Amino acid sequence: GPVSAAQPHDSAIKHVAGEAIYIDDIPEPAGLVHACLGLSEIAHGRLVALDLEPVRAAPGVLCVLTAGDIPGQNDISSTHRHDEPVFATEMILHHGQPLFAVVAETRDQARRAALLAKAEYQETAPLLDIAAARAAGGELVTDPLKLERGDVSAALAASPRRLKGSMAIGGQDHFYLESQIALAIPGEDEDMFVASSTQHPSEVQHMVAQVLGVGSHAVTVEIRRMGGGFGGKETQANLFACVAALAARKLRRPVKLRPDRDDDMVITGKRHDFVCDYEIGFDDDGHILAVDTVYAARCGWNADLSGPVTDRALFHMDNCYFYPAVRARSEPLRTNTVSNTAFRGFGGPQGMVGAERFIEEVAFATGLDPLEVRRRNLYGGSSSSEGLGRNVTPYHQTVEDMIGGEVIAELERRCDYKARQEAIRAFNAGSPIIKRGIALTPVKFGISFTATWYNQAGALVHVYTDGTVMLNHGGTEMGQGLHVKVAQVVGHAFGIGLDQIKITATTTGKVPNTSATAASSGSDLNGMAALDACETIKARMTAFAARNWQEEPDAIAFLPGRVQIGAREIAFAELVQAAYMARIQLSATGFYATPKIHWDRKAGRGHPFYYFAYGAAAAEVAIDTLTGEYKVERVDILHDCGTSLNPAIDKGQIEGGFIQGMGWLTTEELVWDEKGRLKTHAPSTYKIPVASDRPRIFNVDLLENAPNREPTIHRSKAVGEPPLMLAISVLHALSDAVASVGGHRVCPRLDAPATPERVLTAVERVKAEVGA
Ligand code: LUZ
Ligand code: MOS
Repeated sequence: GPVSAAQPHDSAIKHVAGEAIYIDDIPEPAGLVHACLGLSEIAHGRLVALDLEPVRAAPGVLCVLTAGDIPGQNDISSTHRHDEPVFATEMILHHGQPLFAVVAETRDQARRAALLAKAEYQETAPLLDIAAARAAGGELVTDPLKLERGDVSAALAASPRRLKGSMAIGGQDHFYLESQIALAIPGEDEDMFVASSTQHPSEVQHMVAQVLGVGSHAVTVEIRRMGGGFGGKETQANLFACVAALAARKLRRPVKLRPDRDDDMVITGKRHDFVCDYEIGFDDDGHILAVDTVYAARCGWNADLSGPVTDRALFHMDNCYFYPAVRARSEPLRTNTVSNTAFRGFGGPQGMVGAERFIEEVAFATGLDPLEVRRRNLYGGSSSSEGLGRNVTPYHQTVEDMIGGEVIAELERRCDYKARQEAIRAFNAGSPIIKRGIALTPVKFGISFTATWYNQAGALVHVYTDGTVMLNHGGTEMGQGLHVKVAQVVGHAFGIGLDQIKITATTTGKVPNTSATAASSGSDLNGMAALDACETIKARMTAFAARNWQEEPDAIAFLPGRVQIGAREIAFAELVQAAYMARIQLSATGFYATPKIHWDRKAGRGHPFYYFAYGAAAAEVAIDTLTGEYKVERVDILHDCGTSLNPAIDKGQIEGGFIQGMGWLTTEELVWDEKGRLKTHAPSTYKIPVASDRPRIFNVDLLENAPNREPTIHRSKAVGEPPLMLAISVLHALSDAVASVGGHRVCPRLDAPATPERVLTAVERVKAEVGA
């Protein structure tokens, strides 16, 4: 059947032929005009005066909008903290903060006009990074989280060995190929239609309604597909949609707002950079006995998703490892920079990078191989008596599905890890300048939104009288293949081919009150909701068929290509036609809410994740110790998708996630100057991975015969985010190569991103420490 099979992405041919319709490709409605945002030129201070006359007088300009033109609220704070205005009024909190919008006949005219504003500021020193925010008292954007299990102070005191350290973990720009964009079309009365490149149409709907001062029922938000989201369109699309709608309402004309790449990068939030401070207690055999850690994050000028992002960092500070005593605290710091936001992994990757640093520290301190230290600290333990009780997380959820150890062992075998490690050590002994390194790291990622109520989804399925099917659900397509997976589920339910199913744009008018397509949950939630709708329709058709052909209901089955009714076989379309004539309803909504999960944030206890997704990667690199430059030579991956809904799509997610994670941990570096201006606001200065950065050898396998132990949709597992963290293997392979210059005696403490500059600095530091 079409489910659990390698089906191509429904839009694959359109993607490569340039025929897929993104928002900027929608035929422009008559009378369309263009908006552009006017941005603050300082990072922190008071807006004393804003002269917009030169903007108004510019050629083609139709109107200028400021906070005073907002009929509803000047507030798009998704946390309801009222800390995110559409337009700044008095206080300016980051460089590039929108002050106004200008609308003109052409996009070029709007962009030129936006630069003509004359703003007067009273500047205050900006707090730009974690160190500065801490030095100024450490104002937080949201409540911090504390996870605690056992008596950490006592466990540290009782540990034979202890060490302290600190790690910097960099941020990341989403660099979606399609930048933010919205097209707003006013309707009758107060109605507004907005095509928005968003992962969260329902939130855009609510924000547009709030800004326009109308009910949500007056606003329809639609998205057929995004050219990438990666978390950058979970909340950050709100601004662009609201400004386009505001202008459309004012002018009663369709308005498009598409910032250019530089403005997009200057305005929108990114992955949070963190500083992780840690103290670890351990023994000479590499067993971790206690971990006490603080994860501080640069959150930017408002809360946005920084609360749940920093929470998820703590939820992954264990990765696959059991800490007998543990305390972890988050420190979500306010800074005068862009408001950092969701990014694939949502804080989890930063938490996990910390966990792998703890392992590495213990390995170098004890002289054990890092992979051996990983193994010795895995959840579960190697024998049942050892395993007893060694499976409780810092948030008091018991890990019931731990397969990390098996995944590591299987990958180790497949990629010939041990022999290659020995060959690399031998190579390094005879190679004074080029040094090779290898590392194998596991991933365990918690699946579910930690905000429990987000774990719900709806769907709408229509069966037409010719037997073709319209499929709609609350999930959004950002290239990840969600729509084809849900279509496979529907095809399997009815026994029909994908060519009989029409995938339609996500719209708030068809399925209401949806959650963001995020947290890797798109297929888990929407696949189940769509199946629920199909089951409702099938139950009605089954009851009809049983009556009509005098059969027992359980003698009726929807099989691939036909419906079995007792001894009779008829085509799906034939049954549909007969049911229609008998006045059977052939349309249904579906709904799903994830079972089992609960979370008490105040107590730091619960069962926030329905299950875990696992994986492991082995990376081999070569560094040039004179320049710090490097190459990723080979990567082997074994990743757990449960029973994959679509192995071809999942493989693409694993490859893409790995490469995106590799970019984050190696070449992607965000730089702000002392005035708080982002210097890396274009691909000329911000280096994402390109085709030539792909590992020369790149073996990606899905774990076989590993159905999800929970009854998820066809026993599959979520795949969007977990593979990003497989790239931590590259950071540790680089570290291994660096460590070789010191005979593997000192921990390189290589921070992220491990740019060539950082690698070179680490090489020199390690050499100095061993006196080489
Ligand atoms: N978004 C969110 C997420 O709102 N809550 C989450 O827990 C989450 N996790 C991953 C990605 N996005
Ligand atoms: Mo996301 S980081 O799942 O939008």
